[in-house]
Amino acid sequence: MGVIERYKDYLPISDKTPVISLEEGGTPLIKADAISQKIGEGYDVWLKYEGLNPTGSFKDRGMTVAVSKAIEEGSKAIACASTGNTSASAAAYAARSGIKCIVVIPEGAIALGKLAQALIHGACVIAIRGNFDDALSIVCELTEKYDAALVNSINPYRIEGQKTGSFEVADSLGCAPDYHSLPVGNAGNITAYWKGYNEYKSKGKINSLPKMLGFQAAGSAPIVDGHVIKDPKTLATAIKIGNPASWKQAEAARDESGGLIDKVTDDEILEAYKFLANMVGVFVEPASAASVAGIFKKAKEGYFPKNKSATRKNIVCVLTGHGLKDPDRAIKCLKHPVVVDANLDEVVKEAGLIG
Ligand code: AN7
Repeated sequence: MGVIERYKDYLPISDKTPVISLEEGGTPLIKADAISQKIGEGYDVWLKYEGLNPTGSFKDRGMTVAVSKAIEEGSKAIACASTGNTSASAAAYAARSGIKCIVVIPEGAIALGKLAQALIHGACVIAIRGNFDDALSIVCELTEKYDAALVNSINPYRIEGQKTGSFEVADSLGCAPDYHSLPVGNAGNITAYWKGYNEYKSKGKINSLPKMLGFQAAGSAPIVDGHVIKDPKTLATAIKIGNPASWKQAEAARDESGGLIDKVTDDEILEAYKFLANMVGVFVEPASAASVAGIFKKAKEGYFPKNKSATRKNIVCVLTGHGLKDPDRAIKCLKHPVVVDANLDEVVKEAGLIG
């Protein structure tokens, strides 16, 4: 069952809406004791592994709603700017529904797996000599002047779909978490999760709200630095965004929840990226590791007070995209396989086994 079917009562869906779904959502919430131990006494860390969505990222939750509504409203084409995952998702849902998909991306700045997805699903992929922010302003103008629906997260239907992530977290835990950590790029997801938690609370499904903890990459942290970044830099290409579309909404989520938006360096991102793969067994793309890098940083600063009460506190980190999206990064930051002659002795010696 996809998110529209599961959470119809919370979504702007009518009997007339043609539901375009790839059975997105329903992703696991994985307990990560190796991370909890580094946070401090009385905390449990949970990982919402969004890499297990149909196209390998959280974008599918919003795209199922945005594409279904675009078709309901008579659009024959959709368009987006993207750092990669939005385009992969848009291309797949467009293929599913038989409409045209136009994707505008920054040249040379998209992880290989994401580019492959947009191409294989048959999108019209156009790379510009510019960054994501340039791509987004082009697509906004294009969708104003031509007959194509904008499916970036400025489209409110994207936010509607993505808020189902918070419903699933609350349904799994049986309550809202105490803290909710996630990477921030264009700031649609932090907006969506905060909206979702608030709606669940007003419907009486949960009786508290989490503190929202958003993390930007240090070289592209406009919200933290307080100004637009003209030439954003980070190896976490998914969140290489200098002028987030939902800037104001992200600040509102931060302030209303009593949370924070901070930045993590590329080194901190890579450390969390390797920790997740090595110590937890979960492979994510670098941008996703920012949520874990962020809570590691805050724990070191003493942000999480010791919790000696009988009730443990829950921290949820959203792991927004799968590690296979960006295989180059994994290989680049590790040793290549050792090559030996084709015999057992050599392999045993290299594997460090003792007979
Ligand atoms: C893995 O695909 O903006 O703060 O064009 O791919 O809601 O933008 C991707 C963003 C986090 C940031 N993690 O989410 C795009 C795009 C991953 C991402 C984010 C993105 P938002």
